[in-house]
Amino acid sequence: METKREKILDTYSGLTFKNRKDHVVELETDHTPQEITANKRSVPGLMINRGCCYAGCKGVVLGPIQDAVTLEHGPIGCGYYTWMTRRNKARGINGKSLIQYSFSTDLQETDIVFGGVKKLKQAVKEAVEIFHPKAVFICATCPVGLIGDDINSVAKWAKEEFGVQCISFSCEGYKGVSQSAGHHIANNGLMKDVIGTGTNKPTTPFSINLLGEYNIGGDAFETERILTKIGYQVVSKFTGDGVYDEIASAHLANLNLVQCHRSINYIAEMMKVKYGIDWLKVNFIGIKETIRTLREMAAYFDDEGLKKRTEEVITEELTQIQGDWDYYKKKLSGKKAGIFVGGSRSHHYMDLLADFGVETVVTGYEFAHRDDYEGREVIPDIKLDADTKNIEQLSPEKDESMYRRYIDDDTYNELKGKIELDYYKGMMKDMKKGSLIIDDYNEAETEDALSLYKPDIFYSGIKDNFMILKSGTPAKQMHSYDYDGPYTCFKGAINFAHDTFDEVNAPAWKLLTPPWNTEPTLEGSLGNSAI
Ligand code: CFM
Ligand code: HCA
Repeated sequence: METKREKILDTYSGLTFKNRKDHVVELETDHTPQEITANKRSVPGLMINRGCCYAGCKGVVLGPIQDAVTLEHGPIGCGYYTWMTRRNKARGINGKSLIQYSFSTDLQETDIVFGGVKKLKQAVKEAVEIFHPKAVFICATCPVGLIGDDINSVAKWAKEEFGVQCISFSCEGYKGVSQSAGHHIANNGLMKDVIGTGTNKPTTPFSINLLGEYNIGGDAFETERILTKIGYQVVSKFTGDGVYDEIASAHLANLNLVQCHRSINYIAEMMKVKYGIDWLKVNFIGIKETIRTLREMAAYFDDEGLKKRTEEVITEELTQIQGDWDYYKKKLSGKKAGIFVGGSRSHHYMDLLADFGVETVVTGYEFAHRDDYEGREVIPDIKLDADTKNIEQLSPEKDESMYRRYIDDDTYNELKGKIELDYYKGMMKDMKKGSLIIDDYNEAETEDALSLYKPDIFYSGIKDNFMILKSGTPAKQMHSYDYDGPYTCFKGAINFAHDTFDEVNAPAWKLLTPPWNTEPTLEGSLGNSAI
């Protein structure tokens, strides 16, 4: 009998089939990874959900830093697209946050012909004079790379002229195959020119950096509330609610917490080599995952007082939500979900859904790499292609003056097998036999997955959201959370369950009939026979 995976792939002919077949995996065994092809060029013509390198660098990693001007050098559309659509929030410093502004050089056709450097210099000057930022990040868009504007020398000039930190990022949209390349470029820039330059020394040994947390819908606020309540000092956040000087001082913390593995693992790895700081793969999305994370952090710091406080806070928070947790578990248990987002989030939300008895039957990432699916142990087997080699690979060395280890080698080795230290297991190990995983999913595959798996709810992106809603399937947009959040830790999990419950039970769904209930999904003929 044809498997569901084969049914999805059957739509394709020749070369497209050959390309897509290795991006679609149906798990043959519970909790056992299978090889998947990822981080490759998309097939032209397929309606995919990915964004570009510039979006990953400017929009995702650098954009949320609230006291820096992130200046888009390019046409206004690229500036507009990355302007607050992501709902990354910031507290503001003395009532001021620059993230509500969109800074752009607004390149026109004449600039493309005659060059845009003059305009860029003027834009930097205006931004510095009007906003007095801590730094200016110049981010290149596609045309800038094509016409060859020298953004590096403009950054150098601005530093000398205004005495302000100015860093250029060659993150032209076409570099790499997706946002992922932009994450890497932004990580490199922060590592080279920012981290290690600050002097905010933490006042407690329980000092951490929160890496890969972008504060969508206020997620970081809730996580920070819990961490502070336990007694941790959050030295810096990368980069939701991010502050330049704090990021510059990140090397002074004792542990890096990695929430979104995909977008920030480069910094975590490089800081380990250069400064000796270990990283822990955490997940504050999901009640059980938050508890696991807090206990693993306490195990790392190995302090009796901290362990006791961790358990107290867990009990306190659980007591407050237990009634709601039981209620929503009863209401949602047994439901099936589909989740497709860009990177790490698909895995994180699978864990949160499991807290409420909801199984994720079909999922995938837009642009994650094999390690996000299969676990970091596959990294040595990943062959780097030309698209990846095009992105600078930094090889930092041990900084003799700043390198320090918080725990000794014996403790490290003992902890290594027990907690997710310097390691990420990937999503597949949390999935059951028969689950479908699609890499760089497209509209046709999403439609097929909907009709084959009939999820009760689908967590989607912006572009595919409406197509899913029109199919009569409740859908929630998981990039910006629509208008909701925070979804982190204990209270956030209840917010999420509440919103999911509302979505699934909205009366609107009863008024819609999915097309595949009344008409065949495929019609046509092959040779002389109808299909
Ligand atoms: Fe990390 Fe993100 Fe994600 Fe991501 Fe993104 Fe995002 Fe995302 Mo949209 S950093 S990989 S590049 S968790 S913007 S906050 S929601 S695709 S799953
Ligand atoms: C981005 C940002 C995005 C877009 C979401 C989408 C976000 O990658 O440029 O298009 O579905 O979270 O806002 O991922």
